[in-house]
Amino acid sequence: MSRSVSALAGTAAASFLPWSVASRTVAAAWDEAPVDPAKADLIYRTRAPRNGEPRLKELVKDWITPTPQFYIRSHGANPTVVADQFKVSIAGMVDKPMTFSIPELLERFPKSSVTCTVSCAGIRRYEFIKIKQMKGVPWQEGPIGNAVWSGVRLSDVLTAAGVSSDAKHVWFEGADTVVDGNAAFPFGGSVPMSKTREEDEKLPGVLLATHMNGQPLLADHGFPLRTIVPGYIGARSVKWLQKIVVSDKPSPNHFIADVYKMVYSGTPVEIDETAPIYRYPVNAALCSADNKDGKVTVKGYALPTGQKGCSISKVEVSPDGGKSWVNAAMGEQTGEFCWQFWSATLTIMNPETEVCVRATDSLGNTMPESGPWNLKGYLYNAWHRVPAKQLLN
Ligand SMILES: Nc1nc2c(c(=O)[nH]1)N[C@H]1C(S)=C(S)[C@@H](COP(=O)(O)O)O[C@H]1N2
Ligand SMILES: [Mo]
Repeated sequence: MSRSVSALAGTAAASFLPWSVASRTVAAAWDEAPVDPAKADLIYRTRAPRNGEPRLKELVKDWITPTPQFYIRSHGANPTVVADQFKVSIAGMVDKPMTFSIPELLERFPKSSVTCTVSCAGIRRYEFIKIKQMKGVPWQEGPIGNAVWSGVRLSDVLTAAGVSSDAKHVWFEGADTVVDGNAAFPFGGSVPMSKTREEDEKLPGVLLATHMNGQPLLADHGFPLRTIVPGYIGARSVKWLQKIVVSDKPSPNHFIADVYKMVYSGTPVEIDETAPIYRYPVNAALCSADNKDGKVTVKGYALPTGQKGCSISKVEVSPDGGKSWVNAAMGEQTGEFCWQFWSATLTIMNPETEVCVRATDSLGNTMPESGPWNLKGYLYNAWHRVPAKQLLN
């Protein structure tokens, strides 16, 4: 499989605009806050907080997702951010606790970019909901996107602060407040220290991103600073990042200690004993169809397991509900921790059938025929099924 870095990614990385404090100052007025006009094309599953996903046929038009088509998943209101007062701190098991403004961060550390896919752990939850009702945003196949993220490497900031040899995790905390019943807490999480070191010249382990697709982050995507953790579920890419803490344990934040775990009964013991979800699993979806005299060309994305070096090895499409399969053609653009586009032309004999899609990655992981149910509805990755009728229109 070719691993060429896309020409498009190169262009976007080269046009890394200077960060300017005037670029975006965000107010928190929230229920009434109108949707950002730049994000008007999304289908909003909830508006307070803002949770929107793109139309699937738009999603597979560009391998680098244009910012207006990139999903938004927020648990609370966008925080009030006064750009020229915003600071991010690093503390905990470090020699020198430090605080940086965004211009200081960008002046002090080498700039770094990564093109990678971010995907929500709740992707395709509506398919779980069809099996059994559950709480949570009823996402379809859209909370996923591939963007060029630019900023500085977390590893450089950790080196500057001097990390203790006993440190094992890095905690992140956003400036937003999430309200749950009577409780209110910031959104946060953590990554193992080893992930921050899983890097090479081209690829940061964890990026502290100020820019998305060459522009300062939009408010909805975490302006002025967020983490980007290639290969990990979106929840680990903390928006409005204001606190970094180095520790010997994972963060106690609700979003890593209690939720974003694969649990089945949800008892306190089960929750405590279950490890947090970090990497996303192999997945795929059929996103668009073009019917020419009964020959239907379908197109979609496939995402390899978020493991370094892993890529999509095949995508199969079935025109008859899983009885027979054809291999899809692969799109040309590929990249580490990136999705892969595919297409196939099918002759559908029976309009009452379902067209199915399954992807297999280079580690041999493949999508199961039906989704293993879990209490919170995370990581649905069973064969994607679309009624043939819908494709024949
Ligand atoms: N501070 C903060 N960071 C956050 C969240 C949030 O609610 N607050 N949501 C997380 C989740 S669950 C996902 S999937 C991604 C979504 O990023 P996006 O809205 O830029 O697409 O952000 C993550 N980072
Ligand atoms: Mo998410």
